[in-house]
Amino acid sequence: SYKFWQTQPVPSFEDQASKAEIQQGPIKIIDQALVSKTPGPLVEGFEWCTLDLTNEEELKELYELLNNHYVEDDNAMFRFSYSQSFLHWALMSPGWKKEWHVGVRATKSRKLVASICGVPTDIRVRGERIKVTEINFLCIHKKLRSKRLTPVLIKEITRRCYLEGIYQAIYTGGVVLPTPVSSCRYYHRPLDWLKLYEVGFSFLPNGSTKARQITKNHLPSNTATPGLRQMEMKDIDAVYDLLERYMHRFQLNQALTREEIEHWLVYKEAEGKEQVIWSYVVEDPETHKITDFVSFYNLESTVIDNPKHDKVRAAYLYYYATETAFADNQKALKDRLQLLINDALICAKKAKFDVFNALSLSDNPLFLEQLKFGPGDGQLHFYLYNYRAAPVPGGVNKKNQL
Ligand code: YNC
Ligand code: MG
Repeated sequence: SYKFWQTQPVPSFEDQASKAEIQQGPIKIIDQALVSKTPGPLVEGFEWCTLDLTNEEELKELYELLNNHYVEDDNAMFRFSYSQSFLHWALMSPGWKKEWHVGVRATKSRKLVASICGVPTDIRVRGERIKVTEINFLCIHKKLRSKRLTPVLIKEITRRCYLEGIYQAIYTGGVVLPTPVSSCRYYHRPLDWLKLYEVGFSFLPNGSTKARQITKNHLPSNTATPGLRQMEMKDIDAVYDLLERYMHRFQLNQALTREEIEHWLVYKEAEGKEQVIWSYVVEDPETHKITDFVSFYNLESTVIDNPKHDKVRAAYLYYYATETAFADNQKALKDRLQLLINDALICAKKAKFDVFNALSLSDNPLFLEQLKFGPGDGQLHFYLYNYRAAPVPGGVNKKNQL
């Protein structure tokens, strides 16, 4: 019955489903002068904290909370295992604010027991550019579940966003809440089929054999696109220009700055830290123009109870773009994307990933089946806070870290 969510500035299911034309824009106008300068009360024994993620110790505390208590699949077989370098990358992007790294500690033990985080960015919804906080890493210790702490966390980060003059937010989740602006599905492309089978992620289809599944998922050892190479700093302007044009083809997209491109695509981890992002460009061998690019990030999952394996290494398809998209030739676009994304699979395989994940949004339906991605269970829903917009059917080009 959504006791909390029905009090929030989000569209109701009825609104969003109605045939009437939806007036796009903010739901509630916020008077900043009326925003409380102090956090709301927390249950006895707990207190608010602001995490300082530039401090290794505090980054590690968040890492440990998430590694033990964050998102699991429905059968509790796998749990996301974000690395410390991933959290550094995801939460200290251009314009990040310490105040939006919210934690709850047990007063006595000082233990971190809950989190909710945000970073600022701009999105475009059908041409309308809005400043938003991207909310992520809402997590509550397993022992504190079902105590209505979530609404308290959401209200606190909302207050902190309002205080900074940001009145809208974007977030994704596997659960259905009022009301998704868009929904899609995860697809998985096995890179190490046998390992995925051994951890219980992949199944043996009726009438098939292990050997046949391994052969089916085999990839060539070398990439096929002429001019494909690792993206470097010198490519940022070209990638920015290409991605900006490419993104405009989608109804809901992220309006990245040049600085954000640098951060999200050519991020350098601290010495000795795990690599987060892999980015490649295609440089035309003759004109030396950047004609395409593709990227994926590294997000492991813990295998919860398996004698042989404790992690699955997953690569997640991230931003990509191709000049072919502007030629108004669907067949050419499809062929190009199949080539480009297959090369990304090959690169991911070389980097020892076990599986390559992608969502059923943007141009992805043009290559998912062809490249042997299979549908996962469960959906991913996109939400806007305090902003009304007509549903966006599959036309999203928006990163997400789930
Ligand atoms: C969820 N994922 O419906 P109602 S995604 C939002 N996002 O409220 P309690 C959620 N709301 O129905 P529990 C939610 N999951 O009464 C549940 N809710 O209106 C709602 N899991 O609260 C739920 N991380 O504290 C209900 O529930 C109310 O103890 C119940 O805790 C939930 O990061 C949770 O999946 C998810 O740690 C914290 O199960 C806990 O069950 C947990 O009694 C594992 O809560 C980790 C997990 C969620 C990942 C994510 C995006 C979060 C977006 C939050 C919304 C942001 C709004 C914008 C704010 C900024 C505004 C500006 C400007
Ligand atoms: Mg709770």
